[in-house]
Amino acid sequence: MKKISIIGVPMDLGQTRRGVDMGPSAIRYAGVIERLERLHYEIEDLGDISIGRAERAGDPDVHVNLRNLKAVAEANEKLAEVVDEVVKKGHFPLVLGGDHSIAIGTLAGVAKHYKNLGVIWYDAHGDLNTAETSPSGNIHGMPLAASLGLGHPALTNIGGYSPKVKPENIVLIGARSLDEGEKQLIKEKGIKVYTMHEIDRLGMTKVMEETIAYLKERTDGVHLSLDLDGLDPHDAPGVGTPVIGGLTYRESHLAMEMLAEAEMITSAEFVEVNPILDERNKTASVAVALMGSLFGEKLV
Ligand code: 6HN
Ligand code: MN
Ligand code: MN
Ligand code: MN
Repeated sequence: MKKISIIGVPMDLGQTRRGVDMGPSAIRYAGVIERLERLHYEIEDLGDISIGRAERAGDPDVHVNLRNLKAVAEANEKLAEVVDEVVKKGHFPLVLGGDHSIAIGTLAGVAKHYKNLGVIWYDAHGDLNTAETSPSGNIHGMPLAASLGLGHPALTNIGGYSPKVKPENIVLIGARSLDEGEKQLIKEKGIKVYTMHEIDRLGMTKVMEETIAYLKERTDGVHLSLDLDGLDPHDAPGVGTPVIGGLTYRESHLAMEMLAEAEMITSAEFVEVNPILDERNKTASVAVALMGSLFGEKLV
């Protein structure tokens, strides 16, 4: 059985709400290590990546509509190196966020080890913006675009190469808040998307069957990038950009179980847990429960 290496990334500079930097500790507190050890995995906790500081007016390196670019890029370079080492030694990288900007570094560390890395983007959002299309300037809305090679070079060239992933190897699940530029990009690149509309119509079972079949035939590894705001705010209230009408805990739990059965996930990250906005660490606990299912927890 593969060993799991846990990497915390207390990043909150990819957006503007404080508190998401405490995500990794909330997830550890919710018992991630014990939960996975119960499944007989050997766990190595590598601790947290260090994060720089927010930019200030007058700093030399500020960029239009790319808040905290320098610190976000630096942390992602570090994360990419750590994840690369983890994959090299044959461990499963499990990254705990932190805001979603950290997916840039995770993917940079993982993608070079595969010819055709698949990515499941479980999220209310597309995270397909660039500085040109972003309504907010927040880099957590840009990591999937950056991994496709779109956006500022400081983000697209993390790890020294670009792109990390091909559009046809991506599946978005749970989308229900896409900006105009993101919608255009999805059409232009032919990215596969299961919005809430398709999930309502088909049901999660069918959505996951199709996703698994689609990625099985074209990829040699699959990264799961799970943004807790993919879930409905009722089940995951502790997130910075909640969107009503999301996936339930049960649907998400089923999705993780089906991925476990398919034995296809080779790396994962759970992001956007914000304990300050949470209710008694509920969102971190949901994250840990989903990790349990992803790693093969059974009811009987
Ligand atoms: N996330 N599309 C919005 C933006 O500002 O670009 C929201 C992004 C949310 C990002 O939840 O990881
Ligand atoms: Mn520049
Ligand atoms: Mn999101
Ligand atoms: Mn996201």
